[in-house]
Amino acid sequence: MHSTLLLSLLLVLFHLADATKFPTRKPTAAPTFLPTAEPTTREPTAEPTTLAPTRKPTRKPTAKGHGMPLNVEIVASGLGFPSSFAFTPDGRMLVTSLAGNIVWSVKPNVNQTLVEKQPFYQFPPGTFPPVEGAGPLGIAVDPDYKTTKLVFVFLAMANSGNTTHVQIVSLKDVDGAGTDANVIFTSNSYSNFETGGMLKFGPDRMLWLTIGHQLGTPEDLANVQDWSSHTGKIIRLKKDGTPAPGNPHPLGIYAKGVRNSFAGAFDPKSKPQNFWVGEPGPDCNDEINLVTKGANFGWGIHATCNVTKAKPAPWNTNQDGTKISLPKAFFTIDPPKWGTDRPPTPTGMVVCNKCKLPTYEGRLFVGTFHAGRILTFKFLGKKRTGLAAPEISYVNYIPIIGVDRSPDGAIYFCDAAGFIKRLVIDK
Ligand SMILES: [Ca+2]
Repeated sequence: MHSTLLLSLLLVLFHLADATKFPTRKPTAAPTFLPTAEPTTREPTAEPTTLAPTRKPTRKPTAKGHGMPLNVEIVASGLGFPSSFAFTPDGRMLVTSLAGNIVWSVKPNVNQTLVEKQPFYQFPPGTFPPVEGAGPLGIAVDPDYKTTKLVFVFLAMANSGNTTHVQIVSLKDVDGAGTDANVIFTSNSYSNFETGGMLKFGPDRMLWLTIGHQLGTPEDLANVQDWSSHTGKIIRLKKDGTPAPGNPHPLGIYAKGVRNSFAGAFDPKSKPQNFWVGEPGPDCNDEINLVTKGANFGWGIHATCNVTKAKPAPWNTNQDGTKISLPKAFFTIDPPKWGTDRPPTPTGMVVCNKCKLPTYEGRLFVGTFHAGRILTFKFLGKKRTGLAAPEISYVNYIPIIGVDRSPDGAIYFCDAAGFIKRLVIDK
């Protein structure tokens, strides 16, 4: 009996020790996530889940709001730690989750009591390193999905030691399951973590992604300003992973000086469509940036949270390189306002375009990680290139991660408690 117990303990300790070890493989030029990864063979098993309360109490907006009070309907639960989601044209949601490194397929409930949830794709064990921020972080559905059935996933990957790089993998949807995993892009830089993770198709039908500063050594940080490195960049690719035509720089690079961005939104009410990204700062400035071709968003080795007369916020975190594009909005620490002693940290964003929230039509919705706020901004100017001060339009308390709209315009978000919620007018 004792020897069995001892053996069990030893096994547990062995596994614990093993789990904390980083892979020791040497760096290789070849991606470590190969298309040979076995596609999931699990049969789709529609697993209806009964949801308890369909509405959660909300606090009325605390800022001087001009929008009607918002509430939520819970449309899915039990998704672990969802990092992003995207809709297929048939109304399913594909949700990446860091808990288990899985992509879920979810059919949002229609009667508020039932939701269908099944695995879409399970990344094989060992695909990702045991480091913070590694895993599937973003997902985008091909605008030609009806014919191609392709979806694309942003992966913060293992390379070797405690380093990560970024890969984009395509998956083919066959009868509700992801198959034919195919790596279409591998970043040329490696580092530690904070790899970003935004992945969207633009109105130009190109794949847009953000790769963060991959915080590691000073050399990694210096790469953020280097046009030949994928670190700290906004990248624009064709669906086959090669650089999109019309980029200002090689290697798919569209803009530089990005810190660690998860949030991105095209504005369908502007022509041509403006592209906005949210950028969590260090322990000071968060940013909302308007993306322009070849822009430098100013992040780099000189960034500091110290404020001086010469370098007030947001200049203190925007002082690398030349021709710096300053944020259109930024947030410093303001505990009474944000309900946290950290900046709010934008993690998801979308523009309300027929989102069924009448007084919010045309506004930018931003979800925040800390204190879980939905902030809404009115755009300023004919070209909608400016932002008014935000209103706190909904308080979720739980950190919000992804925000997006369904094909019918409704706005959804996912949170760190594994829920997906739809925003509605509070009645
Ligand atoms: Ca910046």
